[in-house]
Amino acid sequence: MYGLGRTGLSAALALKAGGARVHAWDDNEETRAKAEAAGIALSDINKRDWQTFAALVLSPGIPYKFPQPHRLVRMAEMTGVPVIGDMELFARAVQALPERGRPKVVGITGTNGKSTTTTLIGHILKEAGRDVRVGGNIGTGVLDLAALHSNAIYVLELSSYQLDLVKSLHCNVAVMLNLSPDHLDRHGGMDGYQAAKMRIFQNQTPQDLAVIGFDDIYTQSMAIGLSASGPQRVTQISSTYTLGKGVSAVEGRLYDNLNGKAEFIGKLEDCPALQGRHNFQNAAAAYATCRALGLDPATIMAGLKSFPGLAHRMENIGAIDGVRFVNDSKATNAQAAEQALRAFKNIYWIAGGVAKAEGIMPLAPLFSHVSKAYLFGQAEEAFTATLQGKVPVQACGTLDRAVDQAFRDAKAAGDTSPVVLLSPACASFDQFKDYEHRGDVFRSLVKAMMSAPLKESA
Ligand code: UMA
Repeated sequence: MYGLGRTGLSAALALKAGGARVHAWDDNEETRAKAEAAGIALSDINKRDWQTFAALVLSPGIPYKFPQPHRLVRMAEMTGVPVIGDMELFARAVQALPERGRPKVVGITGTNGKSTTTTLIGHILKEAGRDVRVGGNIGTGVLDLAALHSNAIYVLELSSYQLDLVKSLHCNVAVMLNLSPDHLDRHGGMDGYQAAKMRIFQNQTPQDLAVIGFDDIYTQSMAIGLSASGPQRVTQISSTYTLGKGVSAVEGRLYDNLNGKAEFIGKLEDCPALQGRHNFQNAAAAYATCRALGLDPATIMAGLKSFPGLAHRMENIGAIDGVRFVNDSKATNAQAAEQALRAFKNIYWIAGGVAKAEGIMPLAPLFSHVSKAYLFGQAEEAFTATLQGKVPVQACGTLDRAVDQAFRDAKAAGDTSPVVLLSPACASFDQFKDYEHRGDVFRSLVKAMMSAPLKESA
C-alpha cells in the first residue's frame, strides 16, 4: 500500500481486516505517524523484496503513467507486480460474492458535476427508503463504506485517477456527465484522459445501463459509439437538446422520453439546489439513473425538490420572509462564482476575502443579476472600484455585517424571489481558516436569523 491518505488508510485497514499481510508506506512522516496510530504497521516498501508482493495498491494522487510513472510504479512493472487502486479491491470483493448476493453499483464520472450528481443520486435513493452508501472521489474512501450486502446500492464518484487503476469494476449503472480537457498532465493528453474515463463502462453487460451526456462532442461520440457497438443499454441525457429518446432538461423542464414518448416530469425551478444549466444536466442524469433502479417519476421529482445541495456549493440554506439564502463559499475565484451569479436574479451578493489576480471583472456580464453587492475582507477596495457605477455597493468589513445588511435590503426591496448569495470570488484566509469555515459561519448566521427576528436598526 503506497500513500496513506484517505485511500491508503481505508484500504490498508480493510486489507488487514480481511487477513492480508499489508506493507504500508507513505513518504510523509506525519501521515505515517497517523497511520500507525490508526493501527497500521509501517513497512518501508522501498526496501522490501518485491517478489513477495501480490499487488501494489497505489493512492490515486500518485502519478501512475504520466507525467512519468512514479519510481515505485516502475519497480512494480519491473518485478511483474500488478498496480491497482482501492476501487479495484472493492470491485474484486463484489465479484467474489455469489451473483445474487452482490450489491448494485452506480458509478459517476465526468469532468464537472460529479460530486453533485453523486450526492443527488444518494439523496433521492435514501429518501425513497433504499439502503445507499455514497463514497469514492467525493471524499470517503470506498473501503470505508459499510460492508457489502445484496440490497445495498453503492453510489461512487469516480475520478480519472481512480478509473486508471481499475480492471474488474462492474457498474450496473455508469454515468458519464460531460468531458472537457482536464488533468491532461496526468493522462498524457486528452486521449489518455478520455480512455481513463471510458473505463467506467468496462465489464458492463446487456443488463446494465450507461447514462451519457449529449452536450459536448466527447460524450456525444462515446454515446454514439456505445449505442452502436457496446453490450450495455445507453440512455442519453441533455440540458441543451430535446432528445428524441432519453432524458432532457432544457431550460429546466424535465422530460422523460426513455420510451420514445415524451412525458413532462416537472420544473427544475422548483428544486432550489439545482439551478443553472450544469445542474439541469446533473438532475437529468440522476433521473435516468434512479428510473433504472426502479424508482417512479414522482418519487424522483420529490427527491430533486428536497435535495439540499452540496455544502458550500450553491447550498440552499432556506428562506426568511421570502428571501432565500445560498451558501456558495467554495467559489474562491471569479470563474467559480459565475455559476451562482448566472443561476439567480435579484441577487444581494456578498463577496470578498483575498482576491485572485483577475478580481471580479470577468463577472461584469452578470452584474445585471445583482441588485446590490456587500463586500468584506481585503478585496473590499478593489471590488468597490470594479463595481462602482455598475452595481450599488456597500463596504461591510465583516461577513456578519454583510449578511445582516443584505437581508434587510432584500426584505425591504420587495423584488421577486430575492436571493442573499455568499459567493465570495476570493480565498478566505484573511478572516477564516478555509472556505468551509467561511461557509459554516454564513450558515450559522442565517440559522440564527431564522430563529431570532431582526433587530430594528442596522
Ligand atoms: N504520497 C507519497 N508519495 C508521493 C506522493 C504522495 O507518499 O510521492 C502520499 C502523501 O503523503 C499522502 C498520500 O500519498 O499521504 C495522498 O494520497 P492521494 O493524493 O491519493 O489522496 P487521498 O487522501 O488518498 O485522497 C484520494 C483522492 N485524492 C486524489 O485523487 C488526489 C480524493 O479526491 C478522494 O476523495 C479520496 O482519495 C477518497 O477516495 C480528492 C481530489 O482532489 C477530492 N480528487 C481529484 C479531483 O477531484 O480533481 C481527482
